[in-house]
Amino acid sequence: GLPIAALLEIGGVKIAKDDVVKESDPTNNVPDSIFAKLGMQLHRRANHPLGILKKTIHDYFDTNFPGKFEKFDDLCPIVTVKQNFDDVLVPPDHVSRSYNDTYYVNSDTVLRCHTSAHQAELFRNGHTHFLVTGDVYRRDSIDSTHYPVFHQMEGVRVFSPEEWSGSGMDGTAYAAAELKKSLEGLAKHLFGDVEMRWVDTYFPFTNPSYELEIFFQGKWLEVLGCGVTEQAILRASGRTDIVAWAFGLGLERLAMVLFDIPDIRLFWSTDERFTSQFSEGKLGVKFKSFSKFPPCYKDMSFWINDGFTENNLCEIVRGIAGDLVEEVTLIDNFTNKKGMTSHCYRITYRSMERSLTDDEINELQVKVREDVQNKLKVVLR
Ligand code: FA5
Ligand code: MG
Repeated sequence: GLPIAALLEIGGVKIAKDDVVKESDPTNNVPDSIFAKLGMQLHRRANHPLGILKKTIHDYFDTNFPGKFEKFDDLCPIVTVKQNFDDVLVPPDHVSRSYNDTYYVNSDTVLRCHTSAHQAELFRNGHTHFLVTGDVYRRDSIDSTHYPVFHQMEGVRVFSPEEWSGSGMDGTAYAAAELKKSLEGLAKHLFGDVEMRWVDTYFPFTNPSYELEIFFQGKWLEVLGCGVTEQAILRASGRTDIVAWAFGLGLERLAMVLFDIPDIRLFWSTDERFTSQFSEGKLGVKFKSFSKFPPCYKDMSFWINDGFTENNLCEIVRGIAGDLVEEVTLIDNFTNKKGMTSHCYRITYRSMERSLTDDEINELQVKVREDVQNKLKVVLR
């Protein structure tokens, strides 16, 4: 691949590679492969599906709320633990704070895992209607709808008491109703008719909270989370008389449905057969797959230990195989009489751009096995 720039500038912040990737520092877990994505800002490319989608969503809010929504799409993805978690009321013991789920630059600095990391500061600075788009980072599993870097758009709208006082509802019920109306309108604007459903859920920063799911490729796909902002967040910004709704939508997930993009890795493709199919303002165009090369499956079994996690395994596989890995799935799991637990994982290798040779895949798999054994300290079977 291309050499990785050692110095980046994002949203006016200068970022040196040596400050973000520190293999010897136990409070840092950012690998090279993730650093390489920083500053790419796919959502700011007018002819990229994510840029086209962002623009379409902006247009929807501009049409329905003329002049109201401010847009931010260049806020630096390196944020404090306070911004990413504390300011949005994520409890101290929440799993999302773990090194297994989040990329830490050091113990007080992370690669944001959601665009909600910017909410509190924007409230504090007096913003009342805003859309924040950005790249977000998560240690996660590997399949066609999950990638360790993806893009979210956060939307927030504040209401003052005079807006709901005549409605017969309290502020929370009013904001919840407005939220669902706005997002159903957005779904209609993007998809016309599509099968969708609301699912009740939990977020630390909203109450009530919902997810919207869309029926895609035979399954329900979660495309966004949303809800009515917790009063404690607003109070911390010095506002006590208002309510707000907020949403965070997954741009890749929406774009996959919209453009019929079958695999999330494709968003990173520089293959002209992919990039040439999209252009600014063209929303309804369905992606024509240019290849479906045969997959290659490799199974590996090992005895796990206490510290073993699937995310750690996936990071190793991604680090070695990059976008040649399509999926990592647990296919067998048992515990023997001595209490030792064995996992068998199936790794699916497939390029979206070309045929892979047996030699090439075998070489990758040998490296994966070595690294899994050495870094995860598991015993291969
Ligand atoms: C959040 O990130 C919340 N911050 C959203 C929110 C904002 C709720 C404001 C309430 C108010 P969640 O972790 O569910 O929630 O992610 C939001 C969306 O991001 C998901 O619905 C999905 O569309 C997308 N997403 C999550 N993980 C991945 C991934 N690994 N790859 C691609 N898209 C993902
Ligand atoms: Mg979710």
